[in-house]
Amino acid sequence: MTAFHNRVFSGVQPTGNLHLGNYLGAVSRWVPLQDQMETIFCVVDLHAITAGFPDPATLRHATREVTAAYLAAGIDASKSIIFNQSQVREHAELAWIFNCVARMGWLNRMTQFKEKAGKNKENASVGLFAYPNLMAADILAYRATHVPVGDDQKQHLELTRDIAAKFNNDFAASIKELGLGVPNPTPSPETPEQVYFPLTEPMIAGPATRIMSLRDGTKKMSKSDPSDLSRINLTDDADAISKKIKKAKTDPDALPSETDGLKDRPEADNLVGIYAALAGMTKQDVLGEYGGQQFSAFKPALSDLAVAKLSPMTDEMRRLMGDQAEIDKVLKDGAERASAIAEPILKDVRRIVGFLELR
Ligand code: AQP
Repeated sequence: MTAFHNRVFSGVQPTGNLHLGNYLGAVSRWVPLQDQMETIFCVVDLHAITAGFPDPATLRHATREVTAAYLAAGIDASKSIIFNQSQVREHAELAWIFNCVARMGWLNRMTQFKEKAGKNKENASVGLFAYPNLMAADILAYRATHVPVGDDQKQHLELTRDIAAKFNNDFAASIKELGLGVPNPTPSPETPEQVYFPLTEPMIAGPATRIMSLRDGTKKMSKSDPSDLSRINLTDDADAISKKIKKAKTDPDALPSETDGLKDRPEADNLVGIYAALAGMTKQDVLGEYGGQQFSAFKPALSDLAVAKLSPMTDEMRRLMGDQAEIDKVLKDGAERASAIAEPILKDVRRIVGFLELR
């Protein structure tokens, strides 16, 4: 190999219904990438057990539902690899090696762990703490070069780069001796000439990198928020979508005509961002149309747009969920194709680290 092969990896946890944030921040942005690079999309079920084991039947259902959402959103199983993480053993194996590469201090800085563990840190699972190492393994088991995600994953992607860089440095001699490296695309006096893992590029862009809760514009829209009114689920029907947008928290002022006027107005900023992302416009374009209008006029327009965009997807998800065999076939085929990439990479990694292989 003379250079890293451009390859996209991303995933969503099957921890509940997918919401508008997952769709706009991640899945919808994956669709055009399918025609630009090799794409791998994973349903990350090993991550779904880090905050407590869900009921097994619920986990199986959610795994199929996330797969149905991928397909309904336009991920094409003939172009992309779609699979569930637990079926490719290399993720867990590489995560263990990365547990020994990453430093406690690095993980102690992860804000998502602090938020999810809350005050009861001592009672959080070790898996929740080591979650970012598994995420690094998910990406690097494919030597993926690009990862499209929402803004909340930025810190985890920086950690992935740190892990890749430390592995490349620590094992520079072994990588060179075995002839398994790629010329370092960003050479410097401190880094080796040959590296094994790429420093993955985060792809975080557009008007919807962080969709906020409909009830509180300072909190991220999230599957685990106890209030269902805080999010639009991809399984919501038109009535539910309209009701949630109608009840969405706002301030009493009219919409501004310039994006500067959205500063310090988190709820207004969020609704304008959602409109922009759904319509494929910029926030400034949306304000060009709605600036000066009250939320009583803007909310019905947003509601109509959301229903028009999401309903066909919801219908397709429902159809797919009625055909479990079709979903399982996609996942099985995807797992085989994913394994075919990850197995030789882990074989290399075992050799680089020095594990004695006798078969
Ligand atoms: N609110 C959001 N706005 C934009 N993007 C978002 N993502 C999540 N929430 C938003 C992006 O969706 C992808 C999958 O996320 P995940 O399911 O793996 O985990 P998460 O980020 O922890 O999502 P949730 O909804 O908050 O789940 P819970 O409540 O289970 O923790 C990622 O690309 C993420 O950036």
